[in-house]
Amino acid sequence: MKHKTVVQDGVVQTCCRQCDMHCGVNVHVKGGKIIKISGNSEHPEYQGRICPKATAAIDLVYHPDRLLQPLKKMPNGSFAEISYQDALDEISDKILGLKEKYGAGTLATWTGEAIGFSQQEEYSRRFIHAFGSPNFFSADSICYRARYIATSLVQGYNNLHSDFENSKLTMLWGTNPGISKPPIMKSISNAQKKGGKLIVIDPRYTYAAKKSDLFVKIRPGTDGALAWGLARFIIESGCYDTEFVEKYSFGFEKFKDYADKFTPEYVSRQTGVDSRKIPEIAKLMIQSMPRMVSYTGISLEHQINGVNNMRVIACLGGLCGAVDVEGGEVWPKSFKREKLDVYDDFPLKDQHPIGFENYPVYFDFSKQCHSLTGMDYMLGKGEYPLKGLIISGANPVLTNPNVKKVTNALANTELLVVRDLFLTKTAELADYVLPAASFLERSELHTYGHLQMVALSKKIFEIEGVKDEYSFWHDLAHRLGFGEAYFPWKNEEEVVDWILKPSGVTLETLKKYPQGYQYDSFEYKKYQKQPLHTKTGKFEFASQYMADRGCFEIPEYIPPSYLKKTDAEFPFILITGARKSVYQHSRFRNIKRLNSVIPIPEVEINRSDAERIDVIDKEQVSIISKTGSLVIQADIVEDENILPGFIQITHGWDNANVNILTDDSGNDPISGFPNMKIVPTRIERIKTMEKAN
Ligand SMILES: Nc1nc2c(c(=O)[nH]1)N[C@H]1C(S)=C(S)[C@@H](COP(=O)(O)OP(=O)(O)OC[C@H]3O[C@@H](n4cnc5c(=O)[nH]c(N)nc54)[C@H](O)[C@@H]3O)O[C@H]1N2
Ligand SMILES: Nc1nc2c(c(=O)[nH]1)N[C@H]1C(S)=C(S)[C@@H](COP(=O)(O)OP(=O)(O)OC[C@H]3O[C@@H](n4cnc5c(=O)[nH]c(N)nc54)[C@H](O)[C@@H]3O)O[C@H]1N2
Ligand code: SF4
Ligand SMILES: [Mo]
Repeated sequence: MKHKTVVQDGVVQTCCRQCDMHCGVNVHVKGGKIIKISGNSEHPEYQGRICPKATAAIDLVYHPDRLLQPLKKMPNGSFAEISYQDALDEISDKILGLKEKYGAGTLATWTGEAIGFSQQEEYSRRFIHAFGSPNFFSADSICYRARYIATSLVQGYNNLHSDFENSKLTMLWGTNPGISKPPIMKSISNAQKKGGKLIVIDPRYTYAAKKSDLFVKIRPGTDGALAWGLARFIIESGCYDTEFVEKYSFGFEKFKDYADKFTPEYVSRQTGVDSRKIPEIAKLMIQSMPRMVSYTGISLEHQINGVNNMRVIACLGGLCGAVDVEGGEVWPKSFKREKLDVYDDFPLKDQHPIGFENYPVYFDFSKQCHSLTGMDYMLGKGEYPLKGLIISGANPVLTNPNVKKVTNALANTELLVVRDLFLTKTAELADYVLPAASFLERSELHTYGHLQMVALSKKIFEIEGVKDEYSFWHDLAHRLGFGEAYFPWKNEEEVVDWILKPSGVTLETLKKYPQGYQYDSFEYKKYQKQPLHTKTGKFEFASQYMADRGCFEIPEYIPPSYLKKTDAEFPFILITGARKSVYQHSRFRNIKRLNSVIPIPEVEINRSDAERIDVIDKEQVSIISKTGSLVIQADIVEDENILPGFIQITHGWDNANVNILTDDSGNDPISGFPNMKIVPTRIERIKTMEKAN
């Protein structure tokens, strides 16, 4: 491999981007090679700790299977090497041909979680809009945006941060940060050391649950009922923050009326939680006011009533006065930077962005297209054909619901370009595969909203022929004729310099503070001085935005369908995607030191259930849903670890891809998010099936 290290031997302080926590790391370079990655104790995010994925970045960047040369699909389906210049020439010719035949909207770009949410994804977004297409997709169609919509509808502030460290009570709803977001778990445990309490609400006894002061074992999809029950108790007790509610909120009376039916007995019937626990939790909330944090995870997003369930949870913050206060839900001041996004420069809405019609709220709050609807467009079932797609940092064949459909859709394009470090299942479908640079091969800004801090990561090395994100979009835009206007910067350092201009923070400052620079001071209760960014300018217990759209303004609770009727064909409810510490979605299965920790995909089954259906530990079973079936090893767990009747499979395995079982229809009507947490399935023993044959 032709590596060229661009830093001196020694220790380089930079940021890890193996996940979105951006912890500070020290990269140890010796003899021009990275020999170790350790934690940077001067960095406020995780204060010198790191997780196994950070250490393993060395194995990732020097991996023998890394793509080093662009590949082109030949007529017989095999890949042949091609030079970068030739690949880009051919790709741009094809793009211009597609544009002429079908219009600019026929091309889309898609960024995944590996490069998501900031500068790297903004290049892709800028590119596609400057090209004249509204069709930008990202992991947002299945991650984070539903939460953003929920909190925006209630508070008007979309990017709120929970001040775990200073809270007296943290409530975790459907999230397991000890595994998924270790710095958050550390902050929670710091708060516990100061007397703070932790409540974990989950159908599974997770790492966070073990650390909790109160574990609430809840039936999936019923969190809304619990939140309503808590709201009812707090309102009835008269202990809510009356000043906040009276002065700064809207729709409280309607909210209060709706809460009325959520008696402890009704909530208990829905959630499976002992009715005595409801006053117990509510009293803890009252005692902790306003230092209370109610934090939701991905599970509440992957459900068909997800936004509404998260809205009522967000309303609890208003009742407790935990809005923009220390120890509560804080609205950090944003970093005033130049935006790469050029969406508003063009009349792109007239071109009917994909998903704009069926999920208008999602579009309104993201200015992004809905990737699951994108599959229909690729299959020729849209308003116009989607024939070209450039994917970077994503592996939708493993991460998006209804794999068969995703595979058919991607295969049906006329031009599929995939940028990745490895030849993934998604890359295998591509016409061109371009080797991508890892996070240690680029320099970018990392914003830590909750700390009001920004840091600049350092490029450590480069590999001949492997391009970073900026270079790729720059080179392609120049070939297509809009490079001068939209990608004029020679390299990423020039881009960063431009982005920083309005902020008053310079490149020099960021180089001087590799552990991060605080860009503003904290200020709380900003709502006392300025209206909130909601329709009414107030904290909305009832949403004027939803009412204006002809929707019910209260965050309605809809019981999950499995509670209404048991399905004899699919009696087990499958939860998917519980995170494992050594993997990030579809990544790192090819890294030995991580894979040896969890080498085999498994389905978690409760012991009593397993005994009832005669399944033994480590035997192969077949899991069947209405969408597909897969064979996987059974992991029989003790009864207390998962509710009976529920099973769990983590996503990201290509030898047991759980998204074969998930579906892309019946999505949350507000966010468009798919149901990946409440999937009706049945379990069949392979031996039984063999006998039947
Ligand atoms: N069933 C089920 N499915 C799920 C979930 C679930 O809970 N259940 N969770 C969903 C969620 S929340 C998310 S965010 C999505 C994520 O899904 P994706 O966005 O598809 O993310 P990854 O699977 O991590 O794919 C990232 C790809 O980027 C590559 N890569 C790594 N670093 C770089 C880089 O620096 N540059 C480039 N160009 N490529 C790079 C990796 O090799 C990998 O192939 O998965 C979702 N899928
Ligand atoms: N190691 C690692 N870390 C990651 C990732 C990764 O793939 N690997 N992915 C990253 C990404 S992009 C994301 S979005 C985050 C997600 O991180 P989290 O939001 O913390 O998600 P999980 O770790 O899957 O924890 C979700 C929990 O919700 C529970 N649950 C399922 N359904 C319900 C329900 O209806 N109600 C309640 N109350 N609980 C329910 C599950 O049992 C599970 O324990 O993790 C990030 N961090
Ligand atoms: S949690 Fe782990 S993978 Fe994520 S940024 Fe921190 S050290 Fe890196
Ligand atoms: Mo995610």
